[in-house]
Amino acid sequence: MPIDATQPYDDDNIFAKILRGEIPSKKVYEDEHALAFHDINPQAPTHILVIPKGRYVSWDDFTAKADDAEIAAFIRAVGKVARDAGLVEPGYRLLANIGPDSHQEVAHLHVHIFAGRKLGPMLA
Ligand code: DGP
Repeated sequence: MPIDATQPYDDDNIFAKILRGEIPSKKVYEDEHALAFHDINPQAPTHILVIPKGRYVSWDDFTAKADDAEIAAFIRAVGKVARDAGLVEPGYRLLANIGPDSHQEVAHLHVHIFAGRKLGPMLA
């Protein structure tokens, strides 16, 4: 079910449980500010999720509350994950669903990395 991205952070969301190690994930990368792991329901041959470690529901929440160092570190982590996965050529797509109209289902900010096939003009 799509979530209300203006709701307070819920520590029971599935990515909070992954961050706490309460449920497993196929980890790709981790540093002080970010964790990356394979999506459980891949929509492309490569489908990785990158999440900040902080308690943020949405991009709005993140950019309003995180400090600049944390925001920069997260964006760098997304770039590093894509680079280390060898995706820079022939390319990849970043996507973040924010709020119910975008069909955000997990109430912890996440960036999707899609790659490994021609993706078409847009994901609807
Ligand atoms: P979104 O619609 O942007 O909120 O996408 C949520 C994504 O999270 C969706 O592609 C499936 C993925 N997902 C949901 N539950 C789990 C899980 O328990 N483990 C992993 N690895 N991915 C999950």
